Amino acid sequence: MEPERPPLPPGGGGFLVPSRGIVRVRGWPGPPIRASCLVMAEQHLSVGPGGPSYHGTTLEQHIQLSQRQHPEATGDLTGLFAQISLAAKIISSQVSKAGLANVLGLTGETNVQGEEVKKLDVFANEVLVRCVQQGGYVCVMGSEEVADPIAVSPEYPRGKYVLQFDPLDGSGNIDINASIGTIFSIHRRVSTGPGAGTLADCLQAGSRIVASGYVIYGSSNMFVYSSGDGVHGFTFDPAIGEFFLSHENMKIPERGDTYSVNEGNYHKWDEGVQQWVDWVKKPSDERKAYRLRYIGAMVADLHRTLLRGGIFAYPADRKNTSGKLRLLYEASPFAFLVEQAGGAAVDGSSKEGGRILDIQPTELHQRTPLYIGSKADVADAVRFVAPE
Ligand code: FDP
Repeated sequence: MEPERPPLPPGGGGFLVPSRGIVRVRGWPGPPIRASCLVMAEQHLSVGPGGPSYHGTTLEQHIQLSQRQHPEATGDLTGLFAQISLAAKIISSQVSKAGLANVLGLTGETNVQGEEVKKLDVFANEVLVRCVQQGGYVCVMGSEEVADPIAVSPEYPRGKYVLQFDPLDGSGNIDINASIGTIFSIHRRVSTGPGAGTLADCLQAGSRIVASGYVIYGSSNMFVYSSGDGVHGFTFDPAIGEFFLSHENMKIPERGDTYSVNEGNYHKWDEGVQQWVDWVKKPSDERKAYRLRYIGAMVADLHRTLLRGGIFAYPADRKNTSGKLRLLYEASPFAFLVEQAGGAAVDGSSKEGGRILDIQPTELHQRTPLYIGSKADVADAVRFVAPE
């Protein structure tokens, strides 16, 4: 038989009184709570007479709050984020058990980029398309995995936003259990009429991005986004199934101490790029040698760069004459985030840098060279790599 619970004190009340590893909650009718549980819980959980209740800001609450600052906002962006975060949770659950769920390995097909398609790439793409189109907030989508714009199926309403994404970036890392991620950007529709969006909706410069973000599936999973009002990071609590604000207003240091580039391509680079890398890793009287960090998954390399500073680069080379990374699905979304965090992102095409967000795309799967990170580190790279 359940022991009889003590009556609640008048007016509720309930606060924590820790003693010898046990936390007694005044007014809490249940059994004592272990203090160790509370260390974690304190972040977003408090226990009151009515039982546990959650505090701390969730991703959706954060977006709602920022939308309230804009009286003209309709709530559609909040709705779209809810669909993206739902897709991220589904993808992350599959990624975390990938070795068990028979989703590792290749499908046997090649994608529009001529790369071998992984089963998880296909899964992640499907999940995003399905979750997002059901929400009714977009008129068209663009995916790194799909050759043409993805029209929203006629059975769903067409919204005013355009979503472009790389469903699973760094997929070379899937089978070895290293960090991977999802990258996305959101633009407003430019085409008119009630029908599905068009290619013109997708081919918009990064300077017109309304919001962008990424989800990193790593030792913990995080959702990082900006809607033009700083960059905010949310950590996933799997026990609750929510992303909670953990990194508010992320700022990239003015200068870092690491460079991140696939140096195996050295023999294919122009002299300027080679000279930059030679310089950056060589100590002198004025400066220390930079440390090399390269995971080979852009989301993971840029997550570290955002937090710690430094530079990530994927230059053009003799094989990839326009670089390897996709403007719409990788470079622009990250350029928006990094600029919002106080950093810089350029293609190195001129002494001014060649701002990524100013590039007007002409093709859906256009590639671009990329130098991105701390402002001072990007400026140093430009001195070497930009043509005379
Ligand atoms: P992946 O091909 O594994 O999906 O553009 C995709 C990307 O990874 C980036 O995430 C990563 O930064 C880069 O390519 C790695 O390319 P290299 O293997 O050529 O270094």
